[in-house]
Amino acid sequence: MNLDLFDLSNNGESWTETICDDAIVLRQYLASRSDELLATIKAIEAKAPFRHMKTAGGFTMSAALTGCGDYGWVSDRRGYRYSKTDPLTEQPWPDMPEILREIARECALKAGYSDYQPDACLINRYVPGAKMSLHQDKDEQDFTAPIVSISLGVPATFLFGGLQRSDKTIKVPVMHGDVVVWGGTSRMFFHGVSAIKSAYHPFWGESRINITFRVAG
Ligand code: MD3
Ligand code: FE
Repeated sequence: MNLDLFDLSNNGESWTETICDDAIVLRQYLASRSDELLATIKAIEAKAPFRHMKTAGGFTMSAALTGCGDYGWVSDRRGYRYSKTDPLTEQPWPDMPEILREIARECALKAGYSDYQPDACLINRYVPGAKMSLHQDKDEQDFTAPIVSISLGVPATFLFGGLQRSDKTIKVPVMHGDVVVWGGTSRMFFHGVSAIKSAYHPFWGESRINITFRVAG
């Protein structure tokens, strides 16, 4: 691992860190691409607005969600599942833009997964105080495919555990432009996001955006 965490003279380059077996962070990989990513998210949001889903237990999730691709993740009193239709608009989810497909493919390849073709892209938006409780991503059809996760905007702390909810968790700080690829054994690990601290990012204001790619269908 290249420990230049505190070295700001890296000329805008990315470096790779290992979290555990089968999970890597591509640090700062997308740090300079806010313009195109913000425009991409705005275009998706115009067709499929961010909304706060209800959990099966009736709680409202603090992170707002939208998505694109063949499938979107849906949560309501009936439970959690992937759906080809956005329940808010009753339309198919917006197409997955080429720029997102390409980024997902490139990042998966860096982690050793060739020909990654996700069919679901979920976009979470957090404001200060919003969080995501410890959970597993298990509604997808293909667990052999990795999950690629892009962080934009204000920083966050990932909580990353093991296969049991009770397993010890480690904290992984993620900043604007970081990309994490979770595959193999780590694919089913419990994970979450600590409450976002108040901060300001010149491009994204007080919000944090997380984009995850999955093979869901
Ligand atoms: C570890 N999102 O949408 S991404 C989710 O930052 C979700 O919005 C969080 O968890 C967020 O389901 C965390 C990081 C992540 C995603 C998938 C994983 C970590 C993971 C799958 C297995 C292990
Ligand atoms: Fe998750």
